[in-house]
Formats: sequence, structure tokens, C-alpha cells
Amino acid sequence: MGTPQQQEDRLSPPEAKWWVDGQRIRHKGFWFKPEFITASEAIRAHYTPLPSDIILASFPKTGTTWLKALTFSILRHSSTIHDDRDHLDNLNPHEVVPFLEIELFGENPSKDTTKISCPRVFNTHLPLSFLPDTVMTSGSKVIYITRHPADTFVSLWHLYNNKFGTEISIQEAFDDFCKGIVPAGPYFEHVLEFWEARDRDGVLFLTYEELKGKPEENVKRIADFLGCKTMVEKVVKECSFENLRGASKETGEGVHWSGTKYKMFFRKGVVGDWKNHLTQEMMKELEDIAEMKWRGSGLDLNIF
Ligand code: PAP
Repeated sequence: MGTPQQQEDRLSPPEAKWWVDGQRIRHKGFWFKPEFITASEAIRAHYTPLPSDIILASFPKTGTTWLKALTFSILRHSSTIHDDRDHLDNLNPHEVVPFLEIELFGENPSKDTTKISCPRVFNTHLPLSFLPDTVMTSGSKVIYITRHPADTFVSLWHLYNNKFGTEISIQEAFDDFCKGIVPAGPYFEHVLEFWEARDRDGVLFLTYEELKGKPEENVKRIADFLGCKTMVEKVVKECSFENLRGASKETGEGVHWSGTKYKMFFRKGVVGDWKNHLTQEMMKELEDIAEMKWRGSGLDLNIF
């Protein structure tokens, strides 16, 4: 018989090609490039979270870059945690916070992270169930950011159109998003895993929409969670969409490990852009999936 996932995997082969950039494998219910699955196993085997670690977790296109910038800036302008981090004027947020599954354990499966100065700030697109259990018991802090699924999808679709210089059919891309065959997908399960952990000590669950709506209040919330007294207004300004986008233009054609030019991480930065791209039927389909997968959990992200 096996687990429901094993039964499902027997019915449909756990391998797929996603849009334009190659093979994906389903592992424990989530779709990843094979190398990320290997890296996630290395993380579980070799990463020992410290109580001072800060882990920024997210599904792609939900506010990762912004959260990296904010955390970096909060620490830099903190009067309670000594930190001599460089300036975001010169660096893209992706250069200052490494991905656990890429720059660290992706490049070297037995990476020695003990040399990194504390507080160590890491980022991941892995689901909670792929991380070591000790992430939740070591006293380290996990901040999860998420975003309305329709805006997440639209942001992802634009990124891939830009990156590959092609117009991917929005309907086909949307169907894959709904099926969950996107990097780190399915989106709905990814969000649900962290939502279910939201009340645990050391977890902060945050939304892109909250940050856009009340940036000062939410930067303070992050700083309090990290135990920092910081210069809230300065952080908000330094990490504003306009400021980071402007800095990314000045740093030129820098390219992220994924082949994405740094400036592509700053497209529009608004809430509700999905209304310019999705039909009412598409939105209804997302609502139905959310209703089915999140029913009874209390999670709704203002979808209903
Ligand atoms: P990633 O997972 O590839 O790193 P991520 O940073 O999570 O991407 O998401 C990018 C989105 O955040 C983009 O949204 P859009 O396509 O709808 O415009 C990007 O514009 C937005 N974004 C990046 N920085 C900021 C910021 N400082 N303020 C608001 N939105 C931002």
C-alpha cells in the first residue's frame, strides 16, 4: 500500500518538465530540481541550527528579496545586536543572505557553517518538512513570508518570461501552478506547512500584503521578533521598492546564481496586479483550490 504520497507517485510518474527550464522531480509531495533535493538531504544531515540563527523562508516570488533586505537592514541599524554588515547600496539583497540549499549546502553538501559569524542569516525556499526538525527546537528564529497566490503566480510568470525572453502561455503556466508543478510547488501546501507552525516559539508568519499596507508596523514586528531595537523608518526607506530597484540598476548587470539578472527581482512591487492578467474564472479556480486545501486551517490570505 505505502503512504498516500507513494500511492500517488505510483499513479503518476513523479517527474515533469516545468515551463521552459527543465526537469522537476516530486519529492515528499513537492516539486524541485534534482539538485535541490540532494541539497535538502545534505541540510538535514549537516546543518545544525544555532539559537541565534535567523532563517528566512518563503515560496518563490512572495517577498523573499524584500525580507532579505529588511532583515539585513534591521540588523545593520540595530542598537542591540552588534553587526557590521555592508550597505545595501552596493549589494543586492540576494548577495547578503545565502540560500541554505544553494550557496551553502548546494555548493558543498558537507558545508562547515560554523565559520560564519553570528547572527547567521539564511534563506530557503524549501518546505518546512524538508528542514531539520531541530530548526523548530534549537531556539533559532524562522520568518516565513507569503503572498496572495494570484500575485505570486503573476510574478513568477513574468520572471520566467523575462528571464527566457519568451511569452509563456499564461493559461498553460497557470494550469501548472494549479497542479503544483512549479519550483517548490505546490504553493498551497508550502504555505500551509508554515502556517500550521505559526504559533510555535521562534516562528513569525508574515504576508507581503501586511508589509505593503503597514511597513513601519511590520518592520517593528520583525525587529521585536528578532529582539532588536532598530531604526524603523530608516529600514523601511532603505528597503523600499524604489530604493532597492534604483540600487540594482546602479550595480549594473549583476546576475544571481539562478541566471536571473538582479534587476529582475524588482518588477512592479504592488498588491493586486493579478487583476491585470487573470480572468475571473482563473481566480475562481485558485479560490476553489485554497478552499479545498486550506479548509479548517484558518488560513485564507484574504482570498475568500
Ligand atoms: P524570489 O523568490 O525569486 O527571490 P521574491 O523576491 O520572493 O522573488 O519576489 C519578487 C517580487 O517581490 C516581485 O514582485 P512583482 O513581480 O509582483 O513585482 C518584486 O517586484 C517584489 N519586490 C522586490 N523587492 C520589493 C520591495 N522592496 N518592496 C516591494 N516589493 C518588492
